[in-house]
Amino acid sequence: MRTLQDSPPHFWMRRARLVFLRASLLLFVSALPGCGGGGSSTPSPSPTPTPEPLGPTPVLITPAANEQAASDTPTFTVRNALNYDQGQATYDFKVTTASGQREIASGSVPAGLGRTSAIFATALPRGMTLAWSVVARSASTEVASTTATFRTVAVACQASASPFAKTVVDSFLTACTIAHNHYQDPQAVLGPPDAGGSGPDSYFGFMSLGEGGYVTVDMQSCAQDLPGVDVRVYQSVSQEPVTLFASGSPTGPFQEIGSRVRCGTRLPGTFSRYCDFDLGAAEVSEARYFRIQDGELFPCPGDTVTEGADIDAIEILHLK
Ligand SMILES: [Ca+2]
Ligand SMILES: [Ca+2]
Repeated sequence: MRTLQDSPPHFWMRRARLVFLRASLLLFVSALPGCGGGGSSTPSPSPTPTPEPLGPTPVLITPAANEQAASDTPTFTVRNALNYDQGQATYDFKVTTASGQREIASGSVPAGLGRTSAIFATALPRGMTLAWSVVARSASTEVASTTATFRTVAVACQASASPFAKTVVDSFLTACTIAHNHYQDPQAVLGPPDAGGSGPDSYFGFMSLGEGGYVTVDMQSCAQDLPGVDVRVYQSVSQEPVTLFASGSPTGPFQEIGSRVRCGTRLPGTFSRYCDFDLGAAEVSEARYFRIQDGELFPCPGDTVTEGADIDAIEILHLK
């Protein structure tokens, strides 16, 4: 039985995890020497361009509005604002979700000559429409650009009739969970829901994550955001919550689709219960890789051999 003494200050553990996730999205922007025609040692076959007249605000050039980025690390370029040119200003680049509600990347660079460019050090998420803008800052004033949206690189989706997870990309269990939980095989989350048996030692067909544990799967085919929920996670034993992340690349970045969603609904004839997720909640258009993370957050060691969310299967409800 769990007692009050067992209940830890979960807050700081959750906080630490959030900080880690945000840190993984921290991006560094670097000035591109030579962009805008200044200070480049790179030979160029083009004649020296006529300097562009600078307007009162920065003008977004690339990625152009509604364009699809050609790379996971596209070059963002603006035409400088008057009096915010090289030696006069810095430019803050910001990329958000299309709604502007969630920041994806940000950073500052010194103004180039006429134009200022930046590249984020880490990849942008695939399969999303993002928005970007800049603010030019001098010592005492600032001017902002408009905001433009662009599409990131499309997810490479394979055609498949099966909506279930195909392979395991990676997984993680804490040393404490490995020492105490009995069901640790990540392969158990692949394929259709098939868990069953009885506790504590005769269950089969799931992986118990324990606090801090996760498993990442490749669906090979893609889930797409259509009206309603798009992805289902089957969870065995009790109704423990699950946190789901999605990506268009096995190496991420992953977007949080839902946090600590209780898996409490059971289909007739299915041992596991399920919880559903809407890609649209994170403004993700399509995704192929999912990271399923424990959402129970009960500290290890717990009082069972199935501590944490027990993952049986992952199903795409809206196959692309
Ligand atoms: Ca949806
Ligand atoms: Ca299973």
